[in-house]
Amino acid sequence: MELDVEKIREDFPILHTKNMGKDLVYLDNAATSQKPTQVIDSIVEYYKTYNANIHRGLYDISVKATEKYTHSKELTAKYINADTYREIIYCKNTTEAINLVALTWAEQNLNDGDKILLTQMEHHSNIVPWQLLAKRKNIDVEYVNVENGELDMNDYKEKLEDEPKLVSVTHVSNVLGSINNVKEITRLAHDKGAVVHIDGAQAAPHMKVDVKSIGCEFYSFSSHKMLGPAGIGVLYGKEELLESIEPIMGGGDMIRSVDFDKSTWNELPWKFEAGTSNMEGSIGLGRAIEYIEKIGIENIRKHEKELVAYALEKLEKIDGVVCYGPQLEKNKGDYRAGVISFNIHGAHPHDVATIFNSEGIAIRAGHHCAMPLVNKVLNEPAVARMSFYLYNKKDEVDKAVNTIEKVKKVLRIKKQINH
Ligand code: 7TS
Repeated sequence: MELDVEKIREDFPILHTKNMGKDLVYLDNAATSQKPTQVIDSIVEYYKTYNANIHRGLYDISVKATEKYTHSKELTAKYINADTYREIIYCKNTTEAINLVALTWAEQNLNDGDKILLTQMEHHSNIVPWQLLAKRKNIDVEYVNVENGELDMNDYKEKLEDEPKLVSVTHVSNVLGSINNVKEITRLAHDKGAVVHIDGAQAAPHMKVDVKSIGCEFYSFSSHKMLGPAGIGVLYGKEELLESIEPIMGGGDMIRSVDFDKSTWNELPWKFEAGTSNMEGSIGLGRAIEYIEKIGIENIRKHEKELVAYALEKLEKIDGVVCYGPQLEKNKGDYRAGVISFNIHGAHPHDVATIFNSEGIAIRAGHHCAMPLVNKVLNEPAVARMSFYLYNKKDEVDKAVNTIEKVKKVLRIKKQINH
């Protein structure tokens, strides 16, 4: 179904504000998404009418807050087709979710000399926790090569021959937009006995995620990139694995009993959620999922696919513009999400982003927390990036494309002045 983008935009107050005196064109959705009124109101309603701590109260508003928290987990479980909300752990964000896997399952199951396999297209949050673990445990971290904006699956198969204990791969690259075949990646890893974690930060907001069909043991993502509030993220873990792991953080809520010399743990998922939870975050995330499901994640994906094909077609025709990631002809398939990193020959991406800002357009420039990919694989100090979501429209792409001409003009003028 075609999205009614104008109607959707009515739900997002920020899209009706100005940036530098011009209509805001928000093309930095890979960094964080905007929030619809429905999500904002759900949080305000919580604070105004049933603010209370969860799992504690015998009074109505605490019972209601607890029910809403649990309902949010049920919605999240259903959203990614997990078996039960017992498999859904709420944490701060994707970063914390990945660190939680490193500090619990990996810490308790990996030993000196073991290997972890990552890829060259990972965000820092799927590199650094493993490097920290590698320091503590003398573990080798290897990286699958990236070729022409995609994972080199032959290299992956070769590196699997070293029998890593863990494979941790991004579902969608936040720089290249490449969509990895995580089902095949997981199948191949399992054939070699590895446990699989998928970083879904850039996938869960934009496409159907089915953790059962993928088959991975762990999957992580952030609420703030999928119309929900910041400060809440999700770690999905297979129930039997989560049951087998000791918690890393102790405190209230995660215990069944505490005595002076020992304690026992609460059932899943509470065992991993010590202390007072992010109640308003969970309510906002639950509302965001309902919002996405009403529109239909497949419809959102189709809309973004059209936008990215439209943008790439225009960008690739502009002299001096290079776009990174899977090639345009491949975009007809399911290879690329709504992310386009690009550079304009002779222009620093920070200058590009500044000139875009002067036109009201928000894009990101830099290493995008993927320094190894940007610096070593793309061989660039930085790249500019536009990234789309359900509320973006073709005339915003046109504005961005036209601004590239302005960048070229402004920088040429600058050069003339300098000489
Ligand atoms: N993994 C991927 C693939 C990401 O793109 C990001 C954030 C993260 C993990 C971390 O998410 P967080 O919610 O824990 O911060 N990516 C970006 C980005 O591309 N621009 O800003 C944040």
